[in-house]
Amino acid sequence: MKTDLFEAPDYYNLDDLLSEEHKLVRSACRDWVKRELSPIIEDSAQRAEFPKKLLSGLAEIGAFGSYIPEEYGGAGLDQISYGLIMQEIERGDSGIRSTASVQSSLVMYPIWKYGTEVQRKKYLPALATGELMGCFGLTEPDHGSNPGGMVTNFRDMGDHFLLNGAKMWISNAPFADLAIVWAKNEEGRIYGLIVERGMEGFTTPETHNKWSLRTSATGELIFDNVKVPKENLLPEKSGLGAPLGCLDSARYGIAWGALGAAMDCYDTALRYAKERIQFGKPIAATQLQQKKLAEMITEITKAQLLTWRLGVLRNEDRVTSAQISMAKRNNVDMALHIAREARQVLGAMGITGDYSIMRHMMNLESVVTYEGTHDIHLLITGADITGFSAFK
Ligand code: TGC
Ligand code: FAD
Repeated sequence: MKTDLFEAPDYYNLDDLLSEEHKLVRSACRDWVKRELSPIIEDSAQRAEFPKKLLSGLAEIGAFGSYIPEEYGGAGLDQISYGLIMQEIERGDSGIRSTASVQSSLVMYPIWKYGTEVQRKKYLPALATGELMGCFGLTEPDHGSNPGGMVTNFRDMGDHFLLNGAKMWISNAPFADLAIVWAKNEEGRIYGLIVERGMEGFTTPETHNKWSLRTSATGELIFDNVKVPKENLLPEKSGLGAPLGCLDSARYGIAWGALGAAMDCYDTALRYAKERIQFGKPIAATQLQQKKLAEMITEITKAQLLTWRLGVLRNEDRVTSAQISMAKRNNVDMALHIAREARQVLGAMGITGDYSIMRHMMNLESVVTYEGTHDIHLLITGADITGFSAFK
């Protein structure tokens, strides 16, 4: 079994900006990733299987609802702790971070923020322990970047709602116990509904043949005249802003997560370059490999500062959606670029599963697309600074 030798880069002593609690949370996650995730993840990725045995450990390190108040079973931690948890998990694998961020930001968050007290008490404690797992259905076959055009709909039938439509590319769908589904009512207003596995007419076929995010289970959500109890509507927020509010939280976590993947690629490439001898000297002693490594640590350091500042703003409830977009876009692009460069530093060894880099690279091809594509986040920044929306 391989030993995980990861050593986190901290070129600008950014640990000085973290509290003792932040460091403790991070250290617990890092230890867990080294001990439980790293030894099995390559095998799960090769077999394209979600490793369900990690669920209880993820719950123990606070990966499910770290910022949800303790009265609902969450860990009651701040946003920087949440970010550090996402960073450490994605340092291990983006697919596992996906499972955790969907559960926290896309399932627990909307129940906490838009649900009733009865819904909070019924679902949140079991979601925090992983006893219940959830998924988030926004994207449809014909509405990806433009979710406002969704056609999934529900009708008021008096004593229940009748839900029809389909969602696609849904993380956790094949095994989730419940789905937060975004659908339009008769007036075309978007609401979230809690749809539970077992409801008649609700199916979740798995999506196969992915070369990316192979440790994360992806599927469809199909609703064929599903009777949803009225008490399963999330009443406190409606309109496209409701799902987009959840995405703010998830995109924030992804900005941290991508940083973790980048740190792992850099650390692996640095270690390999120092050990690999060609032409009688370590390749780390050549200018070209130093250029790659120096540029990697520069970009990681810039992204660390950006992400930390974003966390402070989020803790103070001062962050804007556009600021989150900038960090998600920058950090995922940075991580993907570093993964490609790091892969080259390892030469042929870089394409094997003996190292994590190629897996990170393939995973990041999904991360750059989901939760708003690279292009969409650029257009969000463009609209924010100019005042003109270029989407439509
Ligand atoms: P637009 O007219 O701009 O806005 C409609 C309403 O929404 C409000 N709003 C937001 N509210 C909260 N947070 C945000 N980030 C918000 N952005 C916009 C806005 O104020 C407005 O409210 P109101 O009250 O005036 O109606 O909407 P638009 O139709 O022009 O679209 C804007 C756009 C393109 C930015 C948005 O549709 C978008 O972000 N598209 C990308 C779609 C996306 O990110 N999908 C992600 C699906 S989930 C996923 O990928 C999970 S992966 C999980 C994993 O495994 O980790
Ligand atoms: P499209 O919207 O068709 O975009 C195609 C291309 O056109 C992109 O390059 C895009 O940037 C570009 N484009 C689109 N509009 C414009 C424009 N106005 N101007 C310029 N360029 C534009 N969704 C969920 O709801 N829940 C999930 O759990 C979830 N998990 C996912 C897991 C994986 C592995 C993947 C790959 C996706 C997941 N998604 C999920 C879906 C994801 O959010 C969408 O794929 C994403 O929003 C993009 O939609 P699309 O694939 O339909 O691309």
